[in-house]
Amino acid sequence: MSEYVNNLLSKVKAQNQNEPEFHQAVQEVLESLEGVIAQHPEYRSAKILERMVEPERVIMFRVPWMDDQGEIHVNRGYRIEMNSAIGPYKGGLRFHPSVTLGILKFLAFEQVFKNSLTTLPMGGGKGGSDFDPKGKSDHEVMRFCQSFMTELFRHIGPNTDVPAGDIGVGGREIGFLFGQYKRLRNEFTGVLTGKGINWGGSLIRPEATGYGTVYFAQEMLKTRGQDFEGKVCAVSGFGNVAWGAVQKINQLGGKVVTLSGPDGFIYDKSGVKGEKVDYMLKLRASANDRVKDYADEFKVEFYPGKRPWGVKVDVALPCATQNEIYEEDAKELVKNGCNCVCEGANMPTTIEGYKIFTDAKILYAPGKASNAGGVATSGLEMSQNSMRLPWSSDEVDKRLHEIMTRIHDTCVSTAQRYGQPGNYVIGANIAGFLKVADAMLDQGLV
Ligand code: NDP
Ligand code: 2IT
Repeated sequence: MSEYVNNLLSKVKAQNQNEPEFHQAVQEVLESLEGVIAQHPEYRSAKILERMVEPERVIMFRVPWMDDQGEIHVNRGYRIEMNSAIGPYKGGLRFHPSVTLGILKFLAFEQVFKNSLTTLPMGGGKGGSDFDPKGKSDHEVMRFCQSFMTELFRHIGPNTDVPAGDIGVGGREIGFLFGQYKRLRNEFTGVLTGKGINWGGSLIRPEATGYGTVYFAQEMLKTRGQDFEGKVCAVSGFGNVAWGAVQKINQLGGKVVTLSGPDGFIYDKSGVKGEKVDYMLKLRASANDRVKDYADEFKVEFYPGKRPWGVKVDVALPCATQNEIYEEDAKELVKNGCNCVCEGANMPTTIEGYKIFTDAKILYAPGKASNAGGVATSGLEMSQNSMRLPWSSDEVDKRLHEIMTRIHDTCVSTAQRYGQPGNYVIGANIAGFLKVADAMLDQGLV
């Protein structure tokens, strides 16, 4: 690591204490930008990196709400407006008890590069709350969402900041949030994405992140003359992203043998397909936090407290959450012959883990490239809202597919140009960075 990058990283750590995930995301990006910074002194003298690691704005607020028994609860709400150089802030909202400022800052930071890669005009942001949707009634979720939006509405807008879903925020929550925004502003606009189909949503948005991840993996496999036909795949998580990925893998002739949750993983030798894919939606909607129910329902093996990376597979798609593939998991995957790891989740692999993959020269894609299909389709939803014209699912899927192929090719050509052929981390970080950095130079000191 150069002295410049090392000093900057130390400063980020000192100024953002107790935010390990943010440090991790920044370290991964800074390390991979060394080559560009050396070649372009203008970025260094304009302090582009120093500006990029500092959010443009951080909003933190109290979210009081009442449960069905009349008891009052107080949660914390956040919106990180990270970078608006290439478009309005754009990124999801996460409702999960593990949410902290540092986790949302890491996600907002990643989002800046991801959104740049989509080629659509979107800046980066992220938000959420430590609210735990588990075990809450629909009415409780509604009251929470209404209270959350009662503060957030003054900071967002279709040309300012456009939130969407993430862990714990799906169609139901977006509906409650949108309703409250509309009521407070008296405006029907595309201020959120992931909306219902009858009120401004885009077809394919629910499937988009998972589909996009598989399209990306398909392109990676192609570079080695392979495809999904007959490939055995490990998927983690059982939520929105995992669900879309499983469907697309099945369509392409692959077989998914694992799903996971906070309680452990299931091993389904015959493949997660047909009614079992629909059952994933039930699991997600139950908010029980358990994947064991799948094993009970379909009489397959369940491994409590374990992650699925010890299973012998050809392709691994981590789709649950950050830091779920550690160094030892990465070694296990490589040892068992897995030759493609494509991230559906954000930063599911630790830095030590991804170095195992790159050293072993297997295909490895970082989430900011491979899971960009979700936000890209959010961008397409924004376009449809602006035109006031919806597209067919074939039209959206075709555009999604093209965008994912283009991101893939950009990663490959950028990695090649910077002397690291086949390194998707280098390709994604540099390509995502250049567009934002140049826009920041153009716009002066802001
Ligand atoms: P969902 O809420 O639909 O599902 C999340 C899944 O991950 C659930 O199975 C969830 O179980 C599980 N999970 C959450 N925390 C943990 C944990 N600590 N250990 C193990 N499993 C856990 O979220 P999404 O599918 O939308 O999001 C999954 C990942 O994909 C996240 O990293 C998200 O940032 C990323 N992503 C999402 C996009 C989107 O459009 N939705 C776009 C791009 C990336 P439970 O909730 O029961 O704990
Ligand atoms: O991490 C992500 O890219 C998302 N959760 C989707 C964000 C969006 O604005 O659609």
